[in-house]
Amino acid sequence: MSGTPTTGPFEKTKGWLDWHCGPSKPRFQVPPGAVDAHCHVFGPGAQFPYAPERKYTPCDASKDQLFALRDHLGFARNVIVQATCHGADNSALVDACLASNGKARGVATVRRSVSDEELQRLHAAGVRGVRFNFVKRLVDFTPKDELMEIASRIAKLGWHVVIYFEAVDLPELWDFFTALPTTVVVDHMGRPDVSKPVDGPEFALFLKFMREHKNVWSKVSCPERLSVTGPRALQGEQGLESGAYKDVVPFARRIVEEFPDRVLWGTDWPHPNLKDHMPDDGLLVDFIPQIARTAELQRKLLVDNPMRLYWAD
Ligand code: 0GY
Repeated sequence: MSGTPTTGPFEKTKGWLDWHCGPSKPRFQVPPGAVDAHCHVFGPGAQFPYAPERKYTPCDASKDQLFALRDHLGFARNVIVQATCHGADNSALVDACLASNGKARGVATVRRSVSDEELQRLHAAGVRGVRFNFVKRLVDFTPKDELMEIASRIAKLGWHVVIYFEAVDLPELWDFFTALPTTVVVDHMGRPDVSKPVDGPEFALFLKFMREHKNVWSKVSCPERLSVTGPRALQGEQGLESGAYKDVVPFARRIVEEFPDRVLWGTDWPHPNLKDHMPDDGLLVDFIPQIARTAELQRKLLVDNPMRLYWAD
């Protein structure tokens, strides 16, 4: 198969889009100490096998490739989020954190059966949160009492919970989310349908969720995943001036401006499960000043907030 390989006894999911191997240099210079607070490592499969229960098989995306991207884009640190293709085996994530010289922290996936010793080992490696995933195409159902039990155990370590869900599911998940005893970080703004109005009831519910619950944070990430009308951030074709993913801008901007101390940003490299294009990560960075329009908002989004949450110690 051409493109970026999947090593080990694995075959990439049909139609898989590989991460961009030659991203442009961003024109937007991120502030010193900036954190890419949502990214993943995949395998390499030969070293860190993909989980039997996975819903997709990606191309490999190693820690060295992630760290090279970090340097290329001008970031100082990464927060690596356990991807569902590795299930609850956090080995690749832990390996990356340990190899990062303190420049990477992690968000793990654990099951109810996880031991206290394992949680301690994850903490020592740099893990500061667990991820609960409610996106049905990515994971099988986990009972909420199991998740709540995990949340109360990791709360004692000072960790937080990252939640990933679709906007239409927020009403049903509301009671569970608002009962979580930790800081709660929402992936990708709760996946709003950006073809609906930014002032409409669906996004209003998300804003209310953040407004009424001061422990809730949001990643203002993944315009490439949420955009419906584009244009796309593709090398040589689109850039800052042409307004890549401009249909997502009003949603992200609204969150950044109302909750400047509770927002994070990440590349989402290596961009699992994209269906129609793979963004140029350099141009994705150029999206940031459209949603955080002042130097102060940019510093909070990229430095102060992630440092407070992940490097408080
Ligand atoms: C993301 C988004 C996706 C996948 C995962 O863990 C994962 O497999 O998070 C997705 O397919 O929407 O944040 O990487």
